[in-house]
Parts: sequence; C-alpha cells; structure tokens
Amino acid sequence: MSTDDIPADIAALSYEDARDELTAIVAKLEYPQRDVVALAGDGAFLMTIGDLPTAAEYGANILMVVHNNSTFGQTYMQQTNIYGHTFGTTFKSPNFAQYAEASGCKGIRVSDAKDLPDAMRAAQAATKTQPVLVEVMVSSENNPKL
Ligand SMILES: Cc1ncc(C[n+]2csc(CCOP(=O)(O)OP(=O)(O)O)c2C)c(N)n1
Ligand SMILES: [Mg+2]
Repeated sequence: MSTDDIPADIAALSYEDARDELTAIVAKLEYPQRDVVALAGDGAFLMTIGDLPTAAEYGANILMVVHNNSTFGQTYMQQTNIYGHTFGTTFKSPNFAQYAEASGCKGIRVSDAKDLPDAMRAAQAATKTQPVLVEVMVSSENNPKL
C-alpha cells in the first residue's frame, strides 16, 4: 500500500512535531466536503491526544492514522547510531482504537498488514458520520540504520 492508495483531498503528516492532528482538524472544519487524512507516529500523536474528543465534539470527521510502535522511533534510532545505547525512548502506548471509541470516534486497530486496505476503506466510509482513528500496530525492531 502506498500513499497513492489513500484517497484524500488533504493530508497532514507528523512523526516528530505533533502538528498533524491539529492541522487536519482545522482543515476539515474549513473544508468539510473534502476527505482529510492525518498520519502520525504514536509519540507525536500522544502529544496532542487530547484533541481527538474535540474533533468529535465539533464534527471534524478526519481520518487519523496512528502507527503504534510504542517507541519514539526516530530518536531511538539516533541514540542507537550515535551513542550505541538508548534511554527513555520506549514506552507502553495505550490502545488508541479504544481511546478513539471512548472519545466519540470510531476506532479500528490493524495488527496484520493484509487487513490494512480493507480497514482504510471502512475508515474512509465511516468518516461520513464521525472522526475515525486507524491504529496500525508496527514493530519497533525494524528501525533502519541511517
Ligand atoms: C514537540 C516535539 N517534541 C519532541 C521532538 C523530538 N522528536 C523528534 S522525532 C521524535 C519521536 C517521534 O516518535 P513517533 O511519533 O512515535 O514516530 P516514530 O519515529 O516512532 O515512527 C521526537 C520525540 C520534536 N521533534 N517535537
Ligand atoms: Mg513511534
């Protein structure tokens, strides 16, 4: 699956500075007829996690995709490459799909890559009525050495 498979009019991306969710919510409120997709790492999403209930409250029906590796992956990789060890860059992420449901959104957790295309199609359809969060479980062990 490539980004070409994501049928979005507007996309926001964040793996380090946590702007994607806020950008997507504002974009959806400004352009409610357009599909808006945000992609984030779990670390970035955790920085703005409290905004998801706001999206539900205001009817900003974004499609939020969170990659869950329970790691600040980029920082972990830099520590490994520069210092040869890591500190404070792994954590236990919450169940983001359950959090989405508790926030008035639809939550979908994907644990097997083969389920992702169908999950994305179902998610996009569900944004007609509410914000949707797709939680994609990914391994923290595949960080490439740059
Ligand atoms: C506001 C802010 N805090 C901290 C950082 C430093 N930082 C850069 S990458 C990163 C880790 C991102 O982790 P995640 O979003 O889970 O993405 P992953 O690399 O695991 O895919 C952090 C904390 C930053 N860029 N911005
Ligand atoms: Mg991460």
